[in-house]
Amino acid sequence: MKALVGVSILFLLVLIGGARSYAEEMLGGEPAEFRLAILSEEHVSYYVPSAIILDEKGRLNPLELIVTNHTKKEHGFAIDRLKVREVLKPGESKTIKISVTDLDAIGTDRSSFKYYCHLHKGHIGGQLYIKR
Ligand SMILES: [Cu+2]
Repeated sequence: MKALVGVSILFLLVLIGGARSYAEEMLGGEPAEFRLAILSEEHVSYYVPSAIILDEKGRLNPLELIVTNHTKKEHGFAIDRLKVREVLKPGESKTIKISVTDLDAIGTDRSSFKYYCHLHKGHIGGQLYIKR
């Protein structure tokens, strides 16, 4: 009986794995994943990279921004037009998922999105460009 349960679980895992990769293939590949770091030197804080270009053509999967605060101070990460507003503690990482539906809702005529720290005016921001 135990062996049967084990084999069934294994079969189920293979099935789930297969379905997932099939879905990924049908929906335009894996999620677009970008890592961003918040860094600081002396009195200036900034994001690396300062520009992200996403080719959105034919893509149906969400955009994922993984933001990590590498500084010793709390910092923000905001994209107003996508209603993103996060606060990151020192050493903290946050994954921000933005669906294609959300990007499309904004319209195809405007394709650049400013990201900035809403906690500090002097914090140097960046731009996310969506190529459609
Ligand atoms: Cu900041």
